[in-house]
Amino acid sequence: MTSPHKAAAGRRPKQGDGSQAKQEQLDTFTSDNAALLTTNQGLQIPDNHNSLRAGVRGPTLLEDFILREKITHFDHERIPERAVHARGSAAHGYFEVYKSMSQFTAAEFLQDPAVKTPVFVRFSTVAGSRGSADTVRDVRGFAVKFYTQQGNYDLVGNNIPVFFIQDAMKFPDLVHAVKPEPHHEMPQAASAHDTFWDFASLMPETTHMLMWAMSDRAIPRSLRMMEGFGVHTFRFINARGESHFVKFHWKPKLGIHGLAWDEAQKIAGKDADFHRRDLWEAIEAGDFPEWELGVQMIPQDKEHAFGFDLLDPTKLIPEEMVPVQRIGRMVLNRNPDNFFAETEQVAFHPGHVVPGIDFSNDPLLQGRLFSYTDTQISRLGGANFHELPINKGVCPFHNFQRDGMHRQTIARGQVAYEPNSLGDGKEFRVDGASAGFQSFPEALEPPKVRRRSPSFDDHFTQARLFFNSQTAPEKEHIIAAFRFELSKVEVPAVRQRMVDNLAHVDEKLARRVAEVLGIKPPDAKAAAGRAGFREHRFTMPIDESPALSMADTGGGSVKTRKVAILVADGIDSASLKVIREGIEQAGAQCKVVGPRLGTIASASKRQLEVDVTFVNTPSVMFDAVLVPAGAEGVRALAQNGDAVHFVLEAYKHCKAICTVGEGVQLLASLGIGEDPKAAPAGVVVAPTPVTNLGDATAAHQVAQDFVAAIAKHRHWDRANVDAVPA
Ligand code: HDE
Repeated sequence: MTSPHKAAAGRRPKQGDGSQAKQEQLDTFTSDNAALLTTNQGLQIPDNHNSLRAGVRGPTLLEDFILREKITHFDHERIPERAVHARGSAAHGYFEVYKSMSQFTAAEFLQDPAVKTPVFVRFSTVAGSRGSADTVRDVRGFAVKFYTQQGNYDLVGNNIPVFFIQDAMKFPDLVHAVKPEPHHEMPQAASAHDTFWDFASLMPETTHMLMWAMSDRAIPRSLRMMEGFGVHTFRFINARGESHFVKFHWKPKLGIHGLAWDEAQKIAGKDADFHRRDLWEAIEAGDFPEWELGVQMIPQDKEHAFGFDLLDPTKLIPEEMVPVQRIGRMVLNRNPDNFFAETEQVAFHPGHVVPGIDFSNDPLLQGRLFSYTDTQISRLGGANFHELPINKGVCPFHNFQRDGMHRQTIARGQVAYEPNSLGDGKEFRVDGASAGFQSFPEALEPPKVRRRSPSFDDHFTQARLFFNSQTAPEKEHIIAAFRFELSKVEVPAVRQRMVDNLAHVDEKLARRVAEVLGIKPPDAKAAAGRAGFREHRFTMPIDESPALSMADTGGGSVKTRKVAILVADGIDSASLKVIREGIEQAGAQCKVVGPRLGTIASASKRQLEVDVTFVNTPSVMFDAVLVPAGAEGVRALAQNGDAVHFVLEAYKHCKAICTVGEGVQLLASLGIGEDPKAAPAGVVVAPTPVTNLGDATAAHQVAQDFVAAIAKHRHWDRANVDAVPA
């Protein structure tokens, strides 16, 4: 039998450009299952089924050190899950810069396009536990560890460019509010409950982030189809010591796409590992996900040119004001060998930087610089977590930090201090002021205060900019999300306070949300009178930023999109062939979905292999549906409730649907008929009679139309969707 490790090794790309450095290092730690079982001391185990006992029917003996070792190890298999971002999925890959960034930063991994820097990337949800579902409404973590020759650089970001709060002092409160309520530990992985909205409504600085969290950004279609952001303003420092402020962006090659909310909730039950599986399978299939690294750079002397404060993490810089320059690309091309050793034990830290990258004074970032080492010490059991294989740098590291729990390095010699004259110590010198990491020598202003800058006071202008920048369907999704979440809030005063705040974003938005909540119409004045509310307004030079919308971001690609082909005995398999070939050539992946596993017999008595069933892989697992022709087959489908539900649900979730010939009958209950011109958005009705599809040109055209409909991702403006039962 092939060992899992050998299978993994078979998938490994071979490159001689540095991208292998981490993999080669990890390989020295990996182990394959061997034929003979031994104890941890290497003693061969005589019998792995029976404990040592006093007579075959007698009690187990304390002497059984083999049993005790096995059970003891098992008892200690778990480590504490991350306090936030507990649920995650990760992959290995590499990063390469397009051209030298030396004008702006001295960071070595951003200089030479020939260098591929190994990376390990972990995506996560924030609120849920390790075993929670992937498709919950939540922010997604997007943490990248670059194993550079100057040390590890961690860009520990999210898929939303702003944050809920402005100061690290509020982070434990925010997290306590969103986590399951402490008295009964409900609800799991959801913000739709009283404590979250109580906190949010009392903290108007959350408003901008709330708009993002209620948008489809918070229910991504795939981890491969979301943006990433460094969120805070950082600094690039070049070799001359000059500083530019910088915001980091990750732009996905496949565009930015979300699920329908009803779909996301159903997926949580049907396949809780939906995103994890999607990432794993894409990489196994060689469809390596890819992002471009983008930067917005602001010269040091333009710090105050924006009206809002660059240090305020609830603000973004619209791309229309400072364009995002794409400076490199990241490819994820290898799944981890072991979830615990890699995905679970990886330890990120925004303070892991390299020369040429520095921090700003963002008070949220400053707090994070403390938190991450601290949390690893309790999560990973001590101060030596940097020695774990996944966390080890690929460049040498030396210092006189010593000992502690689980220490692995065997430091030789007499000396563990600096300066010293007894050791050889050549590599242990600190080399003056010019080498190594240099902090930007920023001048600071007294006095020492525990207070926020008034430039942090505007909490609504960018929330409004975000809302104004959405397409009509995106706005509707935001309204629906607020309605859903607040309808779960049991205390009416919390609902009221929230919609009163929303009135400062957009009066109509607030009114539409309030309408279904059994409360009074929103009252902007009441919000303004409450503690924590700031009236200060800055003006943005733009009213809309199209870059904030997710619409039309796929570039027409259907790569890796999943298409269901519905079948039953008697369908016309010939009517499928050209269309299937067309969509597969364009990069989509088809699965034949039938009433049972095995084969079905087509109208012409050909046996067609069924991949999955209507029940085990329902429509929410697909991006599009193809219903073939064939009177008898379509009749069988129409009589199967699961098959009918499959198509109607796909329609409700605004997915591309293609029907051939009689296949259109599955949409009859929606009043959709055989006239292709009368078909709703994203529904391709192939002409009848079916024999038309014997005409290759007509069939190709159908395939092309279907591909175009799938490439649009979803047809959110489709009519009649609410009328379809969920
Ligand atoms: Fe984190 N965050 N965070 N965070 N964060 C953690 O570190 C924290 C914040 C982010 O895949 C923890 O190792 C504080 C912003 C990601 O392993 C912890 C504050 C952003 C991950 C922690 C923030 C993030 C974490 C929990 C406010 C986006 C997962 C386990 C001052 C820019 C990394 C751990 C992974 C994880 C603290 C705010 C991103 C407790 C105190 C803003 C992607 O240290």
